[in-house]
Amino acid sequence: MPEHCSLSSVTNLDYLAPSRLRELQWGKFETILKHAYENSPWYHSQMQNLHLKPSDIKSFDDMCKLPFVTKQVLRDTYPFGLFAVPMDKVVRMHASSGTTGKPVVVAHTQGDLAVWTEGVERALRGYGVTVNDILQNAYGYGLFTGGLGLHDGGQAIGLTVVPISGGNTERQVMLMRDFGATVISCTPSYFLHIIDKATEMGVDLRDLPVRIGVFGAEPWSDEMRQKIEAGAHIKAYDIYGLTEICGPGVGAECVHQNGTHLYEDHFYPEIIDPDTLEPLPDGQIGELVFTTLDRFATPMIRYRTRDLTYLMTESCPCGRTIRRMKRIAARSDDMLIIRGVNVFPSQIEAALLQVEGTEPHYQIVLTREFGGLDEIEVRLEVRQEAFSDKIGEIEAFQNRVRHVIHQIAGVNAKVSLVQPGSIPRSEGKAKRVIDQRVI
Ligand code: DLL
Repeated sequence: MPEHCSLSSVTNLDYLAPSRLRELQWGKFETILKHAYENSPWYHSQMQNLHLKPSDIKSFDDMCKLPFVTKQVLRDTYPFGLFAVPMDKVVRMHASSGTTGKPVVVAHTQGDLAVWTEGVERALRGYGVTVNDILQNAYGYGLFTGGLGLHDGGQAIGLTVVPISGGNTERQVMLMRDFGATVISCTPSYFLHIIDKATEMGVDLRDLPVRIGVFGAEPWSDEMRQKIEAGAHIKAYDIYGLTEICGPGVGAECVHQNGTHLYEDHFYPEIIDPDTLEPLPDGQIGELVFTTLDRFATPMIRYRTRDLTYLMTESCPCGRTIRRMKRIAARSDDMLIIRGVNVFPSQIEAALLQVEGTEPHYQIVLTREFGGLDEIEVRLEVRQEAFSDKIGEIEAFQNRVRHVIHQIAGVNAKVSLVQPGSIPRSEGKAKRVIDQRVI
């Protein structure tokens, strides 16, 4: 075990013998499956329909008999239909984008929060973060799990958290300099923006004490990593997670920066073929599916993440026995991540159709210059009669559309009105999204 990890008992879990890990996972799984069956009407009815009882699942090989949970299930059971504990046991709720207007809701008991916090703590300790660090946490606080997730994990170590949240980039640079932050957490694209802003302000991040970056919530490439590491003289590490499973801290890179270790003792991973839904062996690319082994408020049994990756077969030089996945680069659905916000094209469509005068012909154009922030433009056809030649009216209409998009999808879009018939019609699937981002 590396020297910097010997400080904490939680990191010991990273080094369990594989047979011990299996035993631990199975014991937890039996408990959580029974809990979900007995306390969540959704799981109960699904299993009943398949004539399954928890005792019919005798090993992890039998898991494929169990149905999958999808975002659609969370949507259909909105808001609390998947809860498996009474509300007086729920101490916090988080939410993320659903496929249209309604978010998906995930609940946490006190114990669930402890599991989540432990994941973030393990991630941070794995990067070499200690009690002596100052963490500037620029993930958004609120229903998004980034802010509070990193906050709690940092506090569990006992370091100093600066809960600045996202945005106000000049202030980010000023406080990073004035408080001497040694660790920064935010989306990788936002950190590139912070580097640019600092340069504009005459601050060279390479001269500051910041030494570690905790980056996730969106795909990022090794080229981005190199640019970040060179631009701020830090080590840039991946942290992975999703709201449905808890938030950040489902897995994280170690100092070798080659694959994201998954905290398998809490989150049991499977890779499936997204078309046939059959399990795939380690080493083959498919969709990542998780079962939460010890989360009780909203247990997820076989949750389809839609993230595409593979489980790496070789062991890691760090000595951790928990497996690594290749960093996530793509999804098997059409969810877009725009400045860290998850957006489904169907949300934009739902928004557009709420505004009088719009046509269902639109295109979403995404751009990001290398190192810049994502920009989203919605090009929209409007009815001939709605096409006013008064600039004030056009602007008011654009503002209305922008407002509804923000309300439903949570992003600030540029809205461009185009002449009826000018968006190319398709004979098959309409091409709604033009993603020109350089990642
Ligand atoms: O993004 C949780 C998080 C916060 C992770 C802060 C890391 C840091 P959601 O908003 O529910 O939760 O989005 C989850 O984001 O299914 C992936 O598609 C993507 N994602 C998250 N982390 C990474 C990563 C948070 N490290 C969705 N690399 C996931 C690539 C990521 N994609």
